[in-house]
Amino acid sequence: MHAMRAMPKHTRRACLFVKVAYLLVFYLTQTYPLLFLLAVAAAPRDEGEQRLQTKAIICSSAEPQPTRQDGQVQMHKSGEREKNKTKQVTRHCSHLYLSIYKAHWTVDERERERERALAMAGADDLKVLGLWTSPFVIRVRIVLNLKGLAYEYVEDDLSNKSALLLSSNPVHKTVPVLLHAGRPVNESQIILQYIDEVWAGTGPAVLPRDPYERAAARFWAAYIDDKVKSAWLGMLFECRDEGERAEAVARAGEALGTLEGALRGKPFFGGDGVGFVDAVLGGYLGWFGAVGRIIGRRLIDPAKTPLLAAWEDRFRAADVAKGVVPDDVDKMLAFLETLLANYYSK
Ligand SMILES: N[C@@H](CCC(=O)N[C@@H](CS)C(=O)NCC(=O)O)C(=O)O
Repeated sequence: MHAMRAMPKHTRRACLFVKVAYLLVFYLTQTYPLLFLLAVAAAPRDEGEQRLQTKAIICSSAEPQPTRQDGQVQMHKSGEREKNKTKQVTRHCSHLYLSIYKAHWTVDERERERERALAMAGADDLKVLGLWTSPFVIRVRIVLNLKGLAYEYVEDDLSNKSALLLSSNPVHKTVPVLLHAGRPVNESQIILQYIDEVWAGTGPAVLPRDPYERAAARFWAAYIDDKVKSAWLGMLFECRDEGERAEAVARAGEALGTLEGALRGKPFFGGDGVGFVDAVLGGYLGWFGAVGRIIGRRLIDPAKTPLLAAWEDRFRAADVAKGVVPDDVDKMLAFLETLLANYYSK
């Protein structure tokens, strides 16, 4: 202390500078080679490890990093071969050790999750208890199709409900029921969300990822099962004469007019593809066809709701809807007749 204080000011500054420079040189010579060697040791050598390299590249930066194969292709001139190779490995390794941590905990984790979901999708047995005309069953089948999940479909007879239906949904005794590895999930909108959560890494997302967008999708789905459902019941099952039917058709038109606003600017409610709200509304389209035949015009009127009418055409043509959304109007009307005959005979 005493000796330091005795030194002139500029000598003390010089000492400090030397110390800092020494520490800097020590750090660069000791730490960088160590990290470099670790990275070389971790560099991919076989096909399995190659995946890690790809993941590291995906994670790290916008600039694409050359792969080993790229490097080999570029090494034409024999004199530059070794130089290029060293440069290549150096760039690769320094890039690799910086991104190795991220790669393990982001892409790798997501991929593991996806692999788990795929394994489950193959291994689990999925069964839907349903009724072919039910809007609630149809939406579940649409979402299973969307996710690309295989399932067994079991048509239930609602005039003589199966023991499996009664024991799987003892509260409401309604279809759909989704049985996932034997465990029942009830209520169609809950089933859709369950599928989206369990198979989050499989196929497209059913609900939007953004919480605000997700809340909006749930809002519209609830709106549909409030306003559209009550109009659907009114148009087909609860009306006692054509006057009451017309009143229910008008209510449906009002609700559809409101939905036209929610669709503005996108081909589907879910954006570029079918999503939660599309599946919820799309489940009713079979019955809308039947109503159309009864009232002599399309229920989703292209003159009043052109966006929704175009959506209907797009939705019916989508692969996920094929074979699930009924398009045989005669068959729907025959089903309606039997249902009403049974209903009124009780
Ligand atoms: N809120 C239920 C409605 C289900 C529903 O009403 N299903 C009808 C078929 S369209 C049913 O099972 N009805 C039998 C009954 O009510 O006894 C859902 O979304 O799953």
